[in-house]
Amino acid sequence: MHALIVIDVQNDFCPGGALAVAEGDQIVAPINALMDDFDAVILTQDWHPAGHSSFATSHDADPMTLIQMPYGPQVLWPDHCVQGSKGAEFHEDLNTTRADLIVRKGYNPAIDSYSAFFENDHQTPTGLEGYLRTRGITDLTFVGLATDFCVNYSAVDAAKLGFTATVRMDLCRAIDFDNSLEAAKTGMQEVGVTLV
Ligand code: VGL
Ligand code: ZN
Repeated sequence: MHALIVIDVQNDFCPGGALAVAEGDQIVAPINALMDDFDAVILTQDWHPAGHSSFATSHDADPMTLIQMPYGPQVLWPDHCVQGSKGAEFHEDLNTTRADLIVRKGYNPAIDSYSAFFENDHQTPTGLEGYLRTRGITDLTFVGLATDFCVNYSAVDAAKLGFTATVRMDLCRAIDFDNSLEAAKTGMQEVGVTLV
């Protein structure tokens, strides 16, 4: 069983959004076209409470700076994907009808969650692993936003958990901040993620 995992194709990560990823909207139509090739389609949705600890505004700091959190270094982001906001909604053209499951993440006020599997403490599960295993899903293809953060963390965790993980790089777009894209590619390859 092979699932397509569509990471965070939300308004705030698309042009005009609060944490816009260049060309983030250009992957929507080809992702929709890919859905029929898979046994299951799963969407993730970044879903932060207002005042989330990953927001620069919560620390009186500048966006795109680093702080130390109890679980390690954390990039401070502009406020984005606030629960119930327009920015947190999926891009209006994304085919959400085909999704079997929508995984929300980042709802814990004290911990960010880039990965679809674990919060950034690398311990607190989202429940996705159990869902996949109980459905007999072994192979995962990742697409979406952003290549160097949520796609990267999700694919790395998938490979570490023993899933066969592939990232369609042509159907992802990156924030690419501070060499994060190159670091992500290396990190994914090191744990056995296939980049195509
Ligand atoms: C993401 C930064 C903060 C992502 C989410 O979806 O890659 N990046 N929250
Ligand atoms: Zn976020």
